[in-house]
Amino acid sequence: MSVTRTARPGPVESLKLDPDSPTPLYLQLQYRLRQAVESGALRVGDALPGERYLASLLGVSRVTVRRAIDDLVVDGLLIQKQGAGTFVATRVEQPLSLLTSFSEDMLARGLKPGSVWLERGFGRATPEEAMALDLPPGTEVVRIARVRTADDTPMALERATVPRQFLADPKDVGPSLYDAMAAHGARPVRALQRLRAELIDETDARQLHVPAGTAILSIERRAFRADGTPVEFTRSRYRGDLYDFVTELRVDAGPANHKPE
Ligand code: 16G
Repeated sequence: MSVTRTARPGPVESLKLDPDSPTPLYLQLQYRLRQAVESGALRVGDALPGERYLASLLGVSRVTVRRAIDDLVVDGLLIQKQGAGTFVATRVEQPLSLLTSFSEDMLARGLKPGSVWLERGFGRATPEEAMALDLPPGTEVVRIARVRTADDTPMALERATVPRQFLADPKDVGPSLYDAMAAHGARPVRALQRLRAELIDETDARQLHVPAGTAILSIERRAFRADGTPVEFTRSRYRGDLYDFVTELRVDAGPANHKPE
């Protein structure tokens, strides 16, 4: 793609979109901007170039740029300030509120993500999977199970179920499930998570290299596409001794907190 550069090369200038990919350009741009923020290439408070510049830089329409940015503003990753432009929002300091993949989380910490495959195949949705994914019971689904590693240390066990329409072949999944789903235009943009403490059983303990009965953090994620369709149901078991989930809490700045005494 030939572009005229009007500013010094930076993280935005190195964004690359693939016009031949089945993933719509605005979703690709969202994904690339997210990656730039999560990897630290774009930092909290950084200003994004204007819509016109981005559009000509990437060879896409301004509508595409606007759509990508608007969604990221809604997600809280970017913030728009009247008359000043678009900036990376401080929300990136809340990892639990960002929908990221394991690979992205580890890379952001400077660790090498990896997987040990336990299962990769097709199955028929169980009643629980069918409920979580809003499918008729028995629908064909893709199931993958992996031990997730960081710098070769087991961190978590993940068992994911994805409706087959969003991931035709489990063999399409390489190092990252979300990258494979993105290639099918089905990377989730919103998720609901349920977290609880559990004591790990013997089989899972062996996979995670911890004694049976160790306390772990069990997380269920139901993830959705922008149109609200559920695309992923994943059960993860994270080693409590190695993994911290951090949330930032703020006081509600609404009127209820400013009532005169
Ligand atoms: C995270 C998600 C998991 C998702 C995976 C994709 C949690 C609790 N779970 O581990 O639902 O399937 O990322 O990661 O955060 P990948 O793209 O690296 O395979």
